[in-house]
Amino acid sequence: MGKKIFSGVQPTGNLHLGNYLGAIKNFVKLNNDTANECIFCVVDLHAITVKQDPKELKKNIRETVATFIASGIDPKKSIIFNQSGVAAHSEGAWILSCVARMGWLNRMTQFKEKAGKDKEKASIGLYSYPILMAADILLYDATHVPVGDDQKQHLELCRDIAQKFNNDFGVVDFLKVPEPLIQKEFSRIMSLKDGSKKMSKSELSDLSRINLTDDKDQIINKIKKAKTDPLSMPKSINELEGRPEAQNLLGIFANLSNLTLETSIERFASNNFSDFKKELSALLVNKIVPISEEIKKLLKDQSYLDSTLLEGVEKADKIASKKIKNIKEIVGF
Ligand code: AQP
Repeated sequence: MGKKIFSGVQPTGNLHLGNYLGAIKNFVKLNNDTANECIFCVVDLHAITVKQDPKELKKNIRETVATFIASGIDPKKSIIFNQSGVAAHSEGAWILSCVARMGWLNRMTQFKEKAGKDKEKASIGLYSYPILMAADILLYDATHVPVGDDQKQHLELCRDIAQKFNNDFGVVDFLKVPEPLIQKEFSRIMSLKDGSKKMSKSELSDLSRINLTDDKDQIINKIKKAKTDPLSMPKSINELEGRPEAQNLLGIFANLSNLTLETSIERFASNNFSDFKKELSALLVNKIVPISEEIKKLLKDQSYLDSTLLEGVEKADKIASKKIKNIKEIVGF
């Protein structure tokens, strides 16, 4: 039986290799399986949990749609839409925020990381973000949610919220409890400058990530400058212990070439880092440059991107408005 897939990406600019390998590559695979019903959302309501420039946000929404399509998601097969276009997401988030418990949210590590030391100044939205994420997923009865490893905790919260709603209102299996789809290996791509930090859009240094809009020279330059360590290439997985940068680069190679880490290690065991980096750059150029060129081409056709979103909003709204109507009836409105 096919799966009902829902996942989202924030339109916060600088979509990168981590977003691609951790999420979008998997979206494409799921899109290509004809048995699946897929919904991919540009989560613009999530984006404003931190300050956004309105003009940039509009541009980034289009760029995210372009990235989905350029990576291989077919808008005729899957629904691609932006979250703010479907009112049920905000309505659902409010109702579910009355089901979720403070204690559950207080455990969310992403809030702690993103709010940093000055929690008092973080937006309420940043704190309650996982509840909106739960509404996103539950409105579509999604059975599976493909995400990167960093979203695992939010998905567990979504499952808890669904179960509590069903229990509180005595509606067995009304909100479907979704399963996470997280790749077993290399599900967290790390910064090219610091193997202990995840590759991220908001990191100030552009050298820390491969953007999906980078050209050949930028990719080669970033890999050349990527941090390594003074030791030689590892000969076994054990030799990767305590070497996060080497592990990350080999993980990226393995993921992009669909090889295991062991095979990738064996392949470069007698090389030096600069030979390995040359091969890694070539592989990245091969995979990322066609996507980057397609994104640039699509961005020139704004009316196509806007009409794709509008069509997606219409289709998503049909599903979500039915579910929110039922939710409201159950709650007693
Ligand atoms: N480094 C990563 N490795 C693997 N997967 C990742 N994802 C993000 N970074 C990595 C996955 O990409 C999907 C979309 O993420 P998002 O844009 O919605 O939000 P994010 O996780 O907050 O992305 P960033 O880059 O980390 O943004 P900032 O810098 O703003 O915090 C998700 O499935 C995520 O798991």
